[in-house]
Amino acid sequence: TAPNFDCNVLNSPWGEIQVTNESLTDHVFADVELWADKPSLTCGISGRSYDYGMMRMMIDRCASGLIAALSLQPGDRIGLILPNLPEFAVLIHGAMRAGLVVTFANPLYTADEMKRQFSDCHVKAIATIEMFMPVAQEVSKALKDYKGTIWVGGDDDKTKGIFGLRSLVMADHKADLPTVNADDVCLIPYSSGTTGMPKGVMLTHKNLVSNLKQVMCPKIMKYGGEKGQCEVVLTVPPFFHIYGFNGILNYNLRLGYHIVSMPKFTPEDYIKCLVQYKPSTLFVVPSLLAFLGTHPMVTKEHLQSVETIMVGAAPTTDSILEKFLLKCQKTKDQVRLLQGYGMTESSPVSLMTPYVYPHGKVGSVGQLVCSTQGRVVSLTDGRALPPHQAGELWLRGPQVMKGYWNNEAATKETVDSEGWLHTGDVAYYDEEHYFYIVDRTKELIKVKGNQVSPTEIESIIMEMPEVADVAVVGMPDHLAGELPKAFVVLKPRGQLTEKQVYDFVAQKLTKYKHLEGGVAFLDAIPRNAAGKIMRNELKVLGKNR
Ligand code: AYL
Repeated sequence: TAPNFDCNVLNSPWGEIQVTNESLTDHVFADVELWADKPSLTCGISGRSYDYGMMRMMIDRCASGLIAALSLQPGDRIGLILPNLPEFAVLIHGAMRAGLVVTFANPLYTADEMKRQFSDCHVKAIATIEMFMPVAQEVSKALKDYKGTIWVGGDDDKTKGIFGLRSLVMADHKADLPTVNADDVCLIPYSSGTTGMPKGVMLTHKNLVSNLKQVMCPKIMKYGGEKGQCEVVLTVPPFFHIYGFNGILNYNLRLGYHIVSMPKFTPEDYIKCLVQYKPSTLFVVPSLLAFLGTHPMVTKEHLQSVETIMVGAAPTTDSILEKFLLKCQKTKDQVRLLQGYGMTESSPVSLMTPYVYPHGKVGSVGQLVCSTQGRVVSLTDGRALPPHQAGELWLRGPQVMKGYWNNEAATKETVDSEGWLHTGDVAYYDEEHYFYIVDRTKELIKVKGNQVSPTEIESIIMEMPEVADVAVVGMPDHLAGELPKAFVVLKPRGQLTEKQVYDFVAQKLTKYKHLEGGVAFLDAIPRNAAGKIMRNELKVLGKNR
């Protein structure tokens, strides 16, 4: 019989949200008067903190300054090279309030990595701190029509085109702030999607606001809907990733919570923050949860105040969860371990465990968030599958990106004409519509929650004159999740050691992309008839070499 594509389409059990025309900044600070004198964002290391009223004022002044002093126009792109500091929120919302489009980079990227991203989306201004000024200056030289650098924590040096954030805000420029259209793109984070090099993901105000509403449902998060409580949230995942930015920063600012964040993770500082701020909620990635459960310095007293832990961005194993519960000696009712699943391309959250969910669903990433549809599609015949059969997960909802920046072909491959986002993840669901992620068909490697594109590493290794062919795959690792491993084919007279390949990559790419999974030499890379690398075969091979 012909496959019926209409059956086995699942809807969210939590109903619908109203999609509105607010800008992201207006939505995030909609209730700011209610908690104007409460702390918004505190740096867990320096203690520097702004209350909500101050934060909101700085954002508007920053927006005016960007227009008046740097002559930036609505639609221009601005690049952020900033760790998790309170000023991150000032700059990103200031830029969005000014109608600019933000792209953010990991500050630990090499200049090459940043140049590729910032020139790809034509960045016209960069904001950074002293530590990353040299790299920002180098990157800015590669950018056309560059308007200037905003220096967080520094002073003006107009001869060099440098604008100190403090004086930009203090000057209180009076610029007409544009009316923001909710369908405009405001953020372009980078993701490699299902294949190839990192690409700009175009997210609109509507995408990001919708996703905040989609998870702010009382059954999903304990506090969803109960705004302005004195919740203290401790968080490490970077704001320069969509999970950190929308899932953590905007989500908690919307609710008036006190966010304590760290620009750099060390066990000592993290424990100090647990003791000093007594957070009720922790936002983590699996490797951080593993740290809490296994590190000898962490005691159950440190975790006394913690009631909720939100974990996402990569698969979490049962053993990580169990070790954590053992460490804090609490029951699953005393500390809620919530999981979320998502992608940069979906703003990011699409699946979430409810706050109170039946035990026995360990390992599930939850149910479809509000206004989201899902289907699991057979890898062999494209049918939408019934419960307990694994296939590719497709998602549809208002949080799905507008498309990839300047890349229609990749957009068409990822979001089909009916609006379904093809995730490249292999999943199944049970009778109660809880989803489980079991594998990936896409090439993506996840190292401690960070995206690593095999294509990017492969293209670097191919620059070595001795190399004839190469393939990079992710090898399982109990702490990092996965680690990249390279299989290299040398040219007939080419000679290289494993260390030479490792070092070459290490020079050009940031640390989490280094070949910690190893380097192995092969006579040939296994490819299928179409020339596609057979990555699963390499993963099996990788275990034995
Ligand atoms: P990107 N379990 C397994 N794999 C996951 C999970 C999870 N809970 N979350 C993300 N992934 C993988 O764009 C999956 O392969 O966004 C997915 O396609 O960097 C890919 O990571 C997307 O990687 C949250 C917290 C979503 C985090 C996120 C993840 C954003 C990561 C919702 O509440």
